[in-house]
Amino acid sequence: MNNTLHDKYTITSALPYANGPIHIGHLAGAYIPADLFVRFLRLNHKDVVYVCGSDEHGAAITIKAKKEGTTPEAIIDKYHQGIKKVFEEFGIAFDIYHRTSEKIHHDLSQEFFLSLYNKGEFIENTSKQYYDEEYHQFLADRYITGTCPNCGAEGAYGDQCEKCGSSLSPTELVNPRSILSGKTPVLKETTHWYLPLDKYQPWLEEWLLKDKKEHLKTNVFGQCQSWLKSGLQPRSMTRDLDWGVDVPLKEAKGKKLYVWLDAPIGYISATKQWALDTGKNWEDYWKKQENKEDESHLIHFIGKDNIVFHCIIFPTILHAQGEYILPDNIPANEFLNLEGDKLSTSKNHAVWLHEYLDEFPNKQDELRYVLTSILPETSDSEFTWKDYQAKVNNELVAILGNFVNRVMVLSHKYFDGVVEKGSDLTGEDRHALTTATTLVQKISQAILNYKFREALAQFMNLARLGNKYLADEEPWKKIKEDEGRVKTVLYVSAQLMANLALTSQVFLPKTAEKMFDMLGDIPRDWEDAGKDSLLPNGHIVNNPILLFEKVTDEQVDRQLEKLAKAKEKSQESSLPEQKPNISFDLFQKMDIRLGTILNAEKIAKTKKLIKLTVDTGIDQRTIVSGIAEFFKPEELPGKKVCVLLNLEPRKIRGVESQGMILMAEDTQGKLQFVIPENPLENGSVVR
Ligand code: B3M
Ligand code: ZN
Repeated sequence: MNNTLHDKYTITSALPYANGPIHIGHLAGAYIPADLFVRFLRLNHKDVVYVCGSDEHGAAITIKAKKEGTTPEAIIDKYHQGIKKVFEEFGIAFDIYHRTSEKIHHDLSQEFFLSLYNKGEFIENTSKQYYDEEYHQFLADRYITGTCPNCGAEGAYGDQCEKCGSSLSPTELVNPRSILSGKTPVLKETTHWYLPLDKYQPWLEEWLLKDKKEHLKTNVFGQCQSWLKSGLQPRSMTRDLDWGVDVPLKEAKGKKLYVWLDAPIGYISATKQWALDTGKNWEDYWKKQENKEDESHLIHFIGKDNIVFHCIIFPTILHAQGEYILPDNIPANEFLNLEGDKLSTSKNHAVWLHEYLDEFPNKQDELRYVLTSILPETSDSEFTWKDYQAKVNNELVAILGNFVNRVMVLSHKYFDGVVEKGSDLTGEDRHALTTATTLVQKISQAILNYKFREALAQFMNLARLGNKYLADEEPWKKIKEDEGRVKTVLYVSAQLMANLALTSQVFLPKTAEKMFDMLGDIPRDWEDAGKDSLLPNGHIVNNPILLFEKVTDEQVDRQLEKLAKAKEKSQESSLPEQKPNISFDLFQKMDIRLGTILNAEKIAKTKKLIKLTVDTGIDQRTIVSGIAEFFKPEELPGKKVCVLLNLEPRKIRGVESQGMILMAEDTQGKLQFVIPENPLENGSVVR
């Protein structure tokens, strides 16, 4: 990858669902990288619009509303403002933070749908879909749960099993249930409008796998390749839902646009609103231009779970529509983990940004710094509080803060803040200044190639350079005998600090302002970065301001305790509630016996399933069990087990299972056999 600067940019960050607050994983995925990139472009005086907003449609919102016993409107209003505020606090430099519930967005989405419809781009298709008869509604994929056909896990959704990660369609689920009524849904006919992604497959292969090959990050390219390899299917662009953008067709009354059609159009409607507010022309940022050079460069910053939508589906929509530019790049990040575990909203295993702001007031840049240093750019990465503490204390305080402080304090102590050359520059001085120029070039290159971790490391090297220069020159030792030399050393140091101030505008906006406050009125444009005379000879600097404070062990412990408490709580609360009573009669109908596993083999192409042969005392039979994650087949023969004999036989992956092995399961899904302490002979009754 070797990118160069263009004149015009349209930058987007994924629209977060307005169904909850946001955490460090969000920042590290789609917002910090985009923000750094945008700040860099603006410092280079590029014509850039950076848009984002809340995604207020789709099942994410309606399910949350149901959970909280309120309306979708109440949910989006509750979270939109909070999310917007947190982004502001962290300095994420959107030109507009919009929302998809606005009329301008509904109008544009409908217009977009109609323009595709009128071009004959959709296939109208009637099919049978699950319907909840009690709630009188069709069920979106996320509204149906059941047993995963691949791994046997309970609680798989209509679109995905979160246990084994396989993507599903609702009719594949075993024992499907509606999450609304808890009842088994029925299949009912419904009509929808499909985008024929298969028709665009050859075009996508050309565009993504050939034209874009050199530019996409490898993690992004890999995902695109595997989606295309498995072959694209037509995808429905409408849904039977009561929340979202109305499908603008008479025959589609009560139907809504698919949230993944309207959400990316949210980027465009946000731009449109911004253009209205500022007297710009939104089409300049989204539409093809007569002159290719005049076109904007569209860049989507997202997390890896959004790759298919931004690399395949939305580009196809834009291409089919015809008037729009296509994304220039989609620099998706992988995931950020926290203290050894996946970030999880439901388990409250997260660092929530609004809580961070309460507990670490005015420490936004510290978190920006640490997150930038661990961005999951090429693979998943991890945030720990110990690492946060180490990076703040050993890097921000001990390197950057220390250098700046020494320059400012010494300049005031010795020369009342006057920065001037007291003698000719030595080889060492010139070397320090040219090294700074090289480092600035490295920062630019890294940013242009979406290597923000690298850019930050080079920025910190600039501070290291300053520290080393001061340590080598030892002005505090020379002040007695050679004041002129000390003047020059502090002059050179102040030039290095000015370069730090200028470049820190990309990474640490609040810190940059503090440095400019200390240095006074000096150049801030990127074209000046790396210069050796940002401060004129004789310039007077202001008083020192403290940049960073150490993070204490107590602060770290408090955060770790908080996470531990959340974990405890989530384990308690994830113990299932007691089920409704059953009759003794019903209980007596169960025939549970002791048995011995004779043979065990893994079922091919499944993650969890093992085919067991069990001696039940009365026969030998086949039982399929979802235990492969916890037991190897070779350790099973000879094991005593409790078996439910008279469970209705059922076919799992083509194998008839005649009964069920009883297992105990903890809140983490870990399994253990249930067997008596001193097993009796096979066939003994358990009751
Ligand atoms: N709201 C999904 C997500 O948060 C979604 C992104 C939309 S971007 C157009 O993962
Ligand atoms: Zn599964």
